[in-house]
Amino acid sequence: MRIVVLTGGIGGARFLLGVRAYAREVGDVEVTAVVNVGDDLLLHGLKVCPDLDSVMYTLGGGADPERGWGRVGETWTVKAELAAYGAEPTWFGLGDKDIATHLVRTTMLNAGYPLSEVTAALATRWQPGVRLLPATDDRLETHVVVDGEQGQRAIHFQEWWVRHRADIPTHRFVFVGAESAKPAPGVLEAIADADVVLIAPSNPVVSVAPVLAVPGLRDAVAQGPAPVVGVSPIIGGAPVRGMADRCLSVLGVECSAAGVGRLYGGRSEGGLLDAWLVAPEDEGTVVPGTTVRAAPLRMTDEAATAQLVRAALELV
Ligand code: GDP
Ligand code: FO1
Ligand code: CA
Repeated sequence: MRIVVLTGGIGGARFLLGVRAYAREVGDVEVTAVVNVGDDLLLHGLKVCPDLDSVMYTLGGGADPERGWGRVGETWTVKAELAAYGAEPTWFGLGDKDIATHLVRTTMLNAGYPLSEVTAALATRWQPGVRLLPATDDRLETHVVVDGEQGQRAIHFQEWWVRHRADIPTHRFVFVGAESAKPAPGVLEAIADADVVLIAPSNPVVSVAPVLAVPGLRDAVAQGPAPVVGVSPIIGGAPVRGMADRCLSVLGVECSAAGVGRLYGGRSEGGLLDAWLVAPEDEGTVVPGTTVRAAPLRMTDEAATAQLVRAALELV
């Protein structure tokens, strides 16, 4: 069996722990994660890929479980030294261990390797047990159009998310470079060969949407042979963590399992979903053209998450 998961960082990474546990339990299951790169940034000359790293560290057992991003047992000497120089930005910090990842990645990228190959090389250390593919090897960066002193201006997603905590007047999201981006090698093939495509309970606006914005990728899912099951990141009208509510409000979409389900849309109505898994609190959710089921959606541990994955797969 072949499973493809469209994913962002922390929520997607936790979900993938459950997918991997399910795969190990039943055996002969290949899992491919197609990961958002819209959060990526160049910082102090280093290429940082937060969602790819969250997934790689989490599946590799090296993630910080409290923060969700970066390395467990991290130290911050470089960050403090940069601050002593007054180096900007001061609102975004790289940990010492994490920096090693960015150094290897940046060196390989500068040597001409595409991000997909660099990711595979980094994964040989972490052995995530899942094939990790960036949605694209091309530059695709999420920018956010906000109110500036002289009218509107666009800032990088990280400045909006980390510096402003998504809490400034916001007009829209722009996926810079999306028009000319190509799916990374293996992405379209994985979707075409999949037995099921799962949309992780990731942020629909700034994690899953930039994946789907890669030309050809959304159509490959919507028109591909594999059934598509989404898992709601919203439980009882609120994100489990993070600021998806603020992202959804920019789009004028209600922060609810129904709002996100309708944003993806039923496949028979021109959307993506054959089925939509919601939490028991959201039983009764209706998404036109989609089978909606309720199951416990809190990814408290790997066993609970594997059970959630089973519930998702039972829908198709
Ligand atoms: P990010 O890229 O690091 O922001 O992570 P993702 O986009 O992959 O996931 C963020 C989303 O995960 C948030 O909107 C959360 O609501 C959702 N999430 C986190 N934990 C859980 C959980 O236990 N259950 C569900 N259903 N969603 C969760
Ligand atoms: N999030 C923060 O809130 N503050 C940080 O200083 C920060 C640094 C950071 C470094 C590397 C990395 O991979 C992620 C980092 N994050 C940080 C998390 C990240 O900005 C966001 O949570 C995600 O991009 C949203 O998915
Ligand atoms: Ca993200």
